[in-house]
Amino acid sequence: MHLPQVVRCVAESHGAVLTAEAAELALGMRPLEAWAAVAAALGIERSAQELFDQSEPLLRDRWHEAPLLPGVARLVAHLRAVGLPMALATSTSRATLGRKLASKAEMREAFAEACCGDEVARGKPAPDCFVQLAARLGVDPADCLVIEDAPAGVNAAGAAGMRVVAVPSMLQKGGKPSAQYPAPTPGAAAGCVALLPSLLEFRPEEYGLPPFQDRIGETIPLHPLIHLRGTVVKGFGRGSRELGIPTANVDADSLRTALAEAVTGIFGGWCSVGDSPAVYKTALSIGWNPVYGNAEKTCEPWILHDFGEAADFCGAEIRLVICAYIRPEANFESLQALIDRIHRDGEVVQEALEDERYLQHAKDPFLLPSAQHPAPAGEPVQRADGGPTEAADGSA
Ligand code: ADP
Ligand code: RBF
Ligand code: MG
Repeated sequence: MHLPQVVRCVAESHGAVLTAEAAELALGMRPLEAWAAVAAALGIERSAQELFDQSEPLLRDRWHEAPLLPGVARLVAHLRAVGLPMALATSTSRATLGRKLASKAEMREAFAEACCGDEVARGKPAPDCFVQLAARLGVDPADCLVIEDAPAGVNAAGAAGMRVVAVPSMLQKGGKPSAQYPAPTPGAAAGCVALLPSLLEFRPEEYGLPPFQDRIGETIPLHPLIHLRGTVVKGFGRGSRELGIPTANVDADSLRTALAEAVTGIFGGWCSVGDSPAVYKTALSIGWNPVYGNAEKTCEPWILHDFGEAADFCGAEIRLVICAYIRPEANFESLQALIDRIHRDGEVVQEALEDERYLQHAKDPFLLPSAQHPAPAGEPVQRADGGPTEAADGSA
């Protein structure tokens, strides 16, 4: 179980159902304040300490498995390479931060300073941690740029007089960021200057920093990769019918992995289906299909192969190794514009995946049918990217 699942389970054990709104209230806050907010929002009559004591043992030994959100490792490595001083402002305690970074040397080494939740008088949304870090680095808050995923953190950094790029890691029904995020004002001297759908959309050159140079064709390589395994389910019945583009929708439960839960966008990768180990290039969307305004998140792989009219994967196992980011989900004026863009995504994937850096992933053993997998059949495959996540990992 990763963090959102643990919070959901603890809430359920007290007869409450965790809502997206309540989950977001807790985002970026110190653990006790987070639990107090969740308990108040859901009417759970337990102390924050009691709830924390219930959740912590479920998480404690698993923090090191928390995957970095897409784009975090890339951005941190890039800014480090160009010599930009970086600091980490987190609501996590010093002890938990140590656990979270235990297997992430590249993150431990990248940050000159860290300020933890148990080292300040007031947690986010108070500005304390950001003010303290600017002082320790000897820089003017006005010269700092903060990347934050939580409303509490965006407000904290703004109150410290810093510019903030908000990258929500938790979205509300329909895939919208909640109203808790301040509206961005591009070019403002302090406060929220941008609200991005993913850190993969961050362009350093817009902030006077050297641009990324890691594109492969028209894609950005993902590190870590996203591994997804699930069952093909019936979708809305419109992929083939309305768009002429069939998508083998992945069941909703299988999307509840730490990474898949935090990710939206249009991607490319390798896919295999059913009992066959044959691997195909695939273009897929993960999100809410803004053109249709879906209430629930879907993952829709369009396998770039002609299986013929009669093909039906419904109920079959589907395995995805997602390695390339293409673009954010978008709304389009017309269905034809959506169709044209998806065909273009297909071409982008066809071309980019010929690169050796992507071709190697076609041999990922994850793509073997479960029955033939090196892991014992029937046992859930627990990978690094199926572990707990806390979005504070993405805040700097
Ligand atoms: P739904 O809305 O139920 O997902 P679609 O119209 O998107 O229906 O069609 C999806 C189905 O089409 C898949 O479940 C699969 O059985 C079949 N299919 C045939 N060819 C492909 C392909 N190249 N990629 C994905 N699915 C395909
Ligand atoms: N839906 C959107 O609303 N906006 C998009 O930008 C979008 N891009 C997609 C890209 C690819 C490669 C695929 C396979 C699907 C995309 N879709 C998008 C989802 C599409 O609307 C969906 O598959 C159909 O509505 C069938 O459910
Ligand atoms: Mg479909």
